[in-house]
Formats: sequence, C-alpha cells, structure tokens
Amino acid sequence: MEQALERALKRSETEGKWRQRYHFTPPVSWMNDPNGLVYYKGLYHLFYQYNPKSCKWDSMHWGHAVSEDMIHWKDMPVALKPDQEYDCHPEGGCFSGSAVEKDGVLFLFYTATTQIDGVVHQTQCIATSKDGMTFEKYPNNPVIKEPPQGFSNDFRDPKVFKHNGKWYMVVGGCIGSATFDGDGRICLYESDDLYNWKYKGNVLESNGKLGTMMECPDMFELNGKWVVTCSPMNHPDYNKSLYCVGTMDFENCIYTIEKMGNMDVGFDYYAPQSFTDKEGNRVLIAWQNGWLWMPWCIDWGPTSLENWRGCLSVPRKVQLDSENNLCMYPVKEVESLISQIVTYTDMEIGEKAIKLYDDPNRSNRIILKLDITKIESRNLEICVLGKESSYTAIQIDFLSKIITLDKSYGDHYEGGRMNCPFELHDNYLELCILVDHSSVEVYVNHGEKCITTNVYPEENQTECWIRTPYKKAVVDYVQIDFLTSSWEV
Ligand code: DQQ
Repeated sequence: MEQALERALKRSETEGKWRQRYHFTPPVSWMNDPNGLVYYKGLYHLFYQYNPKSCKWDSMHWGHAVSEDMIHWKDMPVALKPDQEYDCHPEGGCFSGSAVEKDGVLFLFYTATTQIDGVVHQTQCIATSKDGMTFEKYPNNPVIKEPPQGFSNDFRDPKVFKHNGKWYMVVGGCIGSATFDGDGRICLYESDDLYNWKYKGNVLESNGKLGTMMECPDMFELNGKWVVTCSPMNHPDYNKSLYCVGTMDFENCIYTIEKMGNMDVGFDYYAPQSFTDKEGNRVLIAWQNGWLWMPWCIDWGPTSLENWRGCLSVPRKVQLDSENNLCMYPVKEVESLISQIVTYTDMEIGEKAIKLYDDPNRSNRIILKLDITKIESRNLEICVLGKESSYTAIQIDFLSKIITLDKSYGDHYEGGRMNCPFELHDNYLELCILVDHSSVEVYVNHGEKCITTNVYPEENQTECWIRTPYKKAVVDYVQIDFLTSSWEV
C-alpha cells in the first residue's frame, strides 16, 4: 500500500503541460504496451510495459492499475519485475502478455526475455494471483520453452483466450530476422489446463507482405467471425496495427481471411489488446505511440522533460459493420468524465473562424453532425489545441472525401499530416474528436475510421475554432463536452 501511495504522489508532482488528463499515463517514467487487460473480481485490471527507472525503454516490468469503470484509474504496485534467471536480461525483462481467470485465479501470461551466451531467448511464462494484487511466478516457468522449429528467437506476446472449452494462445513469431528481412507469423497453441501447451500451426503468415515480425497478436470472436489483430514490424505500408476478419478452423488451424485493414490511420496506435468488459462487450486499448522502425517517429516524444513517457488510448468498443469492417468507438463510460455540455444546431460557418471554446483544461470531446446538402464550401476545418497560428487542424474535403489531420502547426516538435478517406451515409458525416493535453483522436462515422496522434502544444493552446476557407456551411449539430480528469489521487 505504501508503495502505491508513493507512486500516486509522484504522479501529482510530475504534472506538466503535456501530462494527459484522461488518457492513461504511468505515474513516472516510461510505459509502452497495455498488458493483461481483464475484468477480475469486480475490477478492471490494466497492466502495462513499464520501466520504473527512466523515461527510456529498458528492463521491462509490468506496471499495474485498477479501475471500476476503465476510465478512472488507481495506481497499484508493480506486478511483475525481472528477477528470475529466465526473465532478467537487462534490455529485456517481463515483456508483453495477457490475463485470464480460471477457477477464481488470475493467470498472467508474459514473455520472459533473457540472454544466454550472448543469445536472446524469449519464452512464455505464467504468474498467478488469488486477489489481483500480489503475483507469484510459476515455479516451473517457462511453460513454452522455445519457438516452433525453424522460427527465430523473436517469439513473444502471448494472448490467451478460451473457445469451446479449450484454451488457446496466439504468439508473435518470425522466420529469419525480425529487424531486417524476416517473415512474420502468428503461432497458435492449445491447452486443457493453461500449463501444458501444444503448437497447432500458424493463424497468419506474412509471406513477404505483412511485415517481418507480428508483435502483440490478438484473436477474438465477434458476430460469428474471428478477428485477428497484430502490430507488424516493417510492414510495407507502415500499418501500425493491422486487423483481419475471417473464419477459423481451430482443429486444423486454418484461418480464412475475408477482410484486412488498418486499425487506425493516425501516427500513434500500437500494440492494441482486447478484453471483455463486464457487460460482455469487446473493448480494445492500445499504446498511443509507436516504435522507431516507423520512419516518422522521433524519440517517442518530448514528455521526458516532465518525467513520464507514453500513454494509452481511451478504451474503444469494437464492432463489425454490415460489411465486416472493424469499427472502434470510445466506450460509453467516457461520458462519466463530462462536467459540462454545450450544443449548437444549424451553426452558420464562413471564412471568419468561429471560436467553439477556450478551455484551459484542454480536455474535450467534440461531436459534429454534418449534412453535406447544407454545405456550399468544398472544405471545412476544425482546429483544436490552438492559439493564433499554432493549432492542430482536422480538415474535411467533401469533394475528394478525405479527412486530413494536420499537426504541422500543432507544436514545435514533429509536425506531420495524415489522410483518411471517408464515406457519406445518406449525405451525412459524423465526427467525434477527443482532445487531451498531448493527443488528438478523430473517430469518423461512429468509428468506421480512427485517426490518432500525439501533439505537444504550449500551455496557451487552449482554443478550438471552426471555419470554411470560402463560401458558407451550415453545420447541423455541434456538441462540446468539457471533460474532467481520470485520476483519483
Ligand atoms: N513491446 C514489448 C514486446 C512487444 C513490443 C516489449 C511491442 O513484448 O513485442 O516492451 O511494442
């Protein structure tokens, strides 16, 4: 408990102009992937890749937080630290993994990384808990001691799930070199008891098309289809997180892909992991950042000046649309953050920008409903985290049907633009925009497309405005929500 208190106090000491208010961040220092997401004994548990010692990736621990609603979090003591021969590689440790409950016991599955005679070994291990607070590593770890024959040592990120009374695990793998010209795989294992695992085959193989290594794979059933997700290293189209929808023959390990797509077209969305919420919905949380093999990523952001680095996306409910495209939208629990709502209908917009709000708390949700028959202008621009010539712009081009998220004037750090094609439904377009201290997310048509990015504005960039470059537009509906913080300190 003392340790938890100490960490919570550190969080408030390290607030700064970029510290996220309602996106999960670590109390101090470095974090990356979400791990072990689970609803267990009345609480949501969030574990995450954590280096308590510095703002750089190194020596991975599992940080831990709990929540009653997946929005308001409470820091807990570190759950796993590298302290065994099999997981103590100084640049390794307890890598990503997942959690399941069996007979009231919480099982954490993680990749242990160590080095023997200069060679890195990645194996799959278990830690258990009866209260969700203290964890014991299984004495006979590792439970999967080596990758399948012919695979390289890049063998990590076990995601365990139950189907038809059997336990399954997907693990990321690679043939050849993960960092150069290898070929990514997602391996499938089966078990009756969670301790003994049998390799069944591969759910996904890159065959030169999907990257050199498939990190953080996941697999879940939705509307009778099987969704497979992963974060491929060196994907030729630089997809940070990829999804497939298809059918699965578990007996023969044959996955038939019917759809494939990019989960989020923004800059910062990696290693998403899914879990089932207490109402049975499938929910995803991702690391809102990315790695260096993504060419636009520079040093993972400047927030180390505030002694923290890395944040998570808000939980997103996952659904398939009528054509089996994956859609993701912030869970309804996000609404528990709302302190005030302002709405406008039939708002007339022209060249002169209309200020929608000036919020020093920089924590907002903006919902826009647009009927394009009421829009004469080809473009419409919404600027957030703005002050005069500094802002992040969401530009809608109704002719080419492209939304551009442009952060070229958003900060003094990185810049960049990304384009996202959209479709109109009966002439309507709906946008939901989430703004926090150092991120902007755009959800198009209730999550048909998502665009997520980090941006590092100055403290005075608190305004949001809307304008058209020429001609008029009438916006059917505008809703501005003012949001509170998720931290109970
Ligand atoms: N991060 C973890 C690995 C995983 C990678 C290490 C993905 O388990 O493959 O921190 O971001």
